[in-house]
Amino acid sequence: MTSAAASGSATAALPTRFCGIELAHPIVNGSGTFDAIAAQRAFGPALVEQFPFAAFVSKTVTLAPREGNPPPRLWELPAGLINSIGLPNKGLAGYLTHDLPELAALPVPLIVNVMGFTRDEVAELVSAFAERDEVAALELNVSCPNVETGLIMGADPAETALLVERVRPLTDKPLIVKLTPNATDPGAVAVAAEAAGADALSLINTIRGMALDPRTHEPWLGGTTGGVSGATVRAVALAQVYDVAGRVSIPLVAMGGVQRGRDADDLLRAGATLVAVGTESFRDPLAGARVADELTRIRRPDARPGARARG
Ligand code: RRO
Repeated sequence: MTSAAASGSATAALPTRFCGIELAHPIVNGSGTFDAIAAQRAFGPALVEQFPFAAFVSKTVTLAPREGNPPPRLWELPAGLINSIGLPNKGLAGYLTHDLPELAALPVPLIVNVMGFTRDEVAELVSAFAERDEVAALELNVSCPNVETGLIMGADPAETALLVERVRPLTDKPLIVKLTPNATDPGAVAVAAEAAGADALSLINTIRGMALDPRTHEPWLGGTTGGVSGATVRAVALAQVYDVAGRVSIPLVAMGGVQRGRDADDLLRAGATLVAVGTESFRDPLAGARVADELTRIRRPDARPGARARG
């Protein structure tokens, strides 16, 4: 079992079981919000010894390498961020060669987030990772347009069901479907994903937004629109998690504006099993460990600093 010490938190002692994976506490990172490889270079071995999350979710991997969107890619909001990163990544082959060995050395289970532009692409990604013992679970990012139908896969319950049915037989690993909030009824997509064989759901991804350049009044972001995250979306996330939790029986990874232990506690009370810290990690790379410690104090006020949980 992953120990509380290995998960980087001095006091977090909230053992959590998620899809058969034992975790030291329920706090993970949101995909794409914490670059563990860069952080290791910046912080050295201390980061591995004090890893802020109970499991690590990697940035989205696509089949082919991608440059990502032209800059600017970020716009700061009064209480959040708009990003238009556009999926830069080394592609499947580059990830397997360069990133996987480094990420597999982290002291916590690895969850790989994948996205494809067709169902066949997603199937190829899932099949490739199904064979890798280093990978504990897969997260399907369905926030992407299907190039064959033009539909955002995760905005439509039927498209989501077809995708999950296609990839479900390809792996025994837990399949987490990451829902987009940019759907008419995310709860209906959640129900369809569960019926098609998803083991868990994660939500929310970012909410579509936009900013204008204050001088030119043209769109600021190189990608024109982007995804809103941070404290600004916290109430939306809580409402969607509460709704989805009432409609499915598989576990949820909840995220959206988590900055403090009490934000994580709210999402757990709304029905989540795990909580992800995202935008807050840009301000404080150790935010995950702080949130886990604060949550432990809320949930186990008797826990002594440094004490191991008995379960
Ligand atoms: O790379 C991105 O721009 C991005 C992705 Br894949 C995502 O799932 N959510 C987001 O806010 N940005």
